[in-house]
Amino acid sequence: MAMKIVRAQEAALLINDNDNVGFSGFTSAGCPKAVPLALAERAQAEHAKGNPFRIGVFTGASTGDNIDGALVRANAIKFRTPYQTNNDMRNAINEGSVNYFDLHLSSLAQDLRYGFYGDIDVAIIEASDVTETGEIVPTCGIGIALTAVQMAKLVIVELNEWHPKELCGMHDLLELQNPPNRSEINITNVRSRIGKEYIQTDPAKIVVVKTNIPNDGGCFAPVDEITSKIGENTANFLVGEMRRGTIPESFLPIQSGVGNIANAVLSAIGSNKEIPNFEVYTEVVQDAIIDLLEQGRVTYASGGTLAVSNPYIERIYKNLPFFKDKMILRTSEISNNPEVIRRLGIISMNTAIEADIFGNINSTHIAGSKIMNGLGGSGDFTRNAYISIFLTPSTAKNGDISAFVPMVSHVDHNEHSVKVIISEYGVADLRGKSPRERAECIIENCVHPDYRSLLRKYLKSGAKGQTPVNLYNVFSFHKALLETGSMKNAVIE
Ligand code: 0RQ
Repeated sequence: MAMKIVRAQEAALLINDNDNVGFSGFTSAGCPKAVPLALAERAQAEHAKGNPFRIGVFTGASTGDNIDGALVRANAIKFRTPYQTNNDMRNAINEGSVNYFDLHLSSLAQDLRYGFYGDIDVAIIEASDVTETGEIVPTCGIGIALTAVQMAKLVIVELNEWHPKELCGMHDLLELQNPPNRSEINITNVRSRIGKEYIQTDPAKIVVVKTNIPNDGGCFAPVDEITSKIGENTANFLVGEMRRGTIPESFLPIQSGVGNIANAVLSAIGSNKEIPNFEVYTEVVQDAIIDLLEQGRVTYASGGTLAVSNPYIERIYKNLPFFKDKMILRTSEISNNPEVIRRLGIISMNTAIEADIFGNINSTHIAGSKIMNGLGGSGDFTRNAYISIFLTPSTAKNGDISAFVPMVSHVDHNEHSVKVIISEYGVADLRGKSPRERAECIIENCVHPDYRSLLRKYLKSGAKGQTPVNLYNVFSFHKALLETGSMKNAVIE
């Protein structure tokens, strides 16, 4: 190929201190692997010489350890958005050494184009193919790759031969116009295709690094008693909605969050005989969706990333024509787009860290101050879903933490957007209920028995008004946890 081919270390030398760098990928899927590692080494070498070297990191969502882990350990990150799940990154953010900005995933590409966060100097993109005319075929996760490539002065393509060139055709890539010139997004069903199969850019901007590196997709935990009960409760709730005609008999597309609970819930819905075959319009395509596609239970999946474990990605690549026929991968701007989510009538299912008895949800913070992962796509879907569902085990940490508290220590989704909450104990349907009714419903149906009387006492002690809050005791559960190690010792006065 006549295009400039360099080693990862040479590519890393093309990036400067203070640059803003946009990476492809969404979860570890689709993320470049060799250049970020070389960049971390470069940063360490610069620091050893006394030179500053820290970059701004923009991604679709979380990344592999080669980006968030290696770069943060090399003290090479000055700014990070929109989502992360890496232990070292989490610690750096919570210690204050990385400035992190938590953002709805659908917003980042447009916010970048609007110029809210400055320029993108370099885009680093994992590709399964690249042509002399500047056509880049991404791998199994896209995120902000399209916008990063368009904005960047330099595009480093990691051409990873571990991914088959035949992936071309699975992607649907369209960048939206900026207001006031934006038209409607012409997605009228899960299968709609509106864009190109590749990213087109000026080939003069591209340098190529050839690699052959496997994905680092880990496996999911086996379904346990609690996650399987949450799954069963969710499937039964959806069946009940179909029976009473609030969900059409043909069903509606499903979005499910990331992690073990989401994976277990999808399996439960898939194995419920009363739910017809269904489609998925989501951001993260996990292992369970692949099983359901193979079984014919999921008839089509639109996602932003194949965040599957390695045995699953190998299965997909072995049977690529089958999956290309049943799956589309989109940018995060489209997979999570509020306009599309509302039009298609998505049923959203995401996991909460804690909920309060009035229906506000904390998805991101432990004890109000320490970030866990981030908002991710949960807000994009929750605010615009046909029915927004939050799932959570009723307790954490051997029962010393109740997932249901008088007031959440951080608010990500508020009472106006959250329609249903489900724990292993049951379903709280919050639709059409006043705050007091919501509280009674959540305590009755979702709260662990150990915490029901405490929360009833709190509710009774609430001030007279639309929302019976007791301002003196709103954080009594959190205070008891901090002081005694268990929320069970909360004192309600
Ligand atoms: O800690 O691992 O030390 O045991 O939090 O909790 O129950 O294993 O659940 O892995 O699904 O994560 C909300 C973080 C849940 C995730 C969150 C502790 C608990 C455990 C993890 P341990 P679980 P999950 C699509 C949508 C936001 C983004 C989102 C998330 C650990 O789902 O990041 O929804 N969501 N995106 O013990 C203290 C509490 C706790 C608690 C749980 N109240 N206090 N610790 N834990 N509740 C995806 C994308 O956008 C890409």
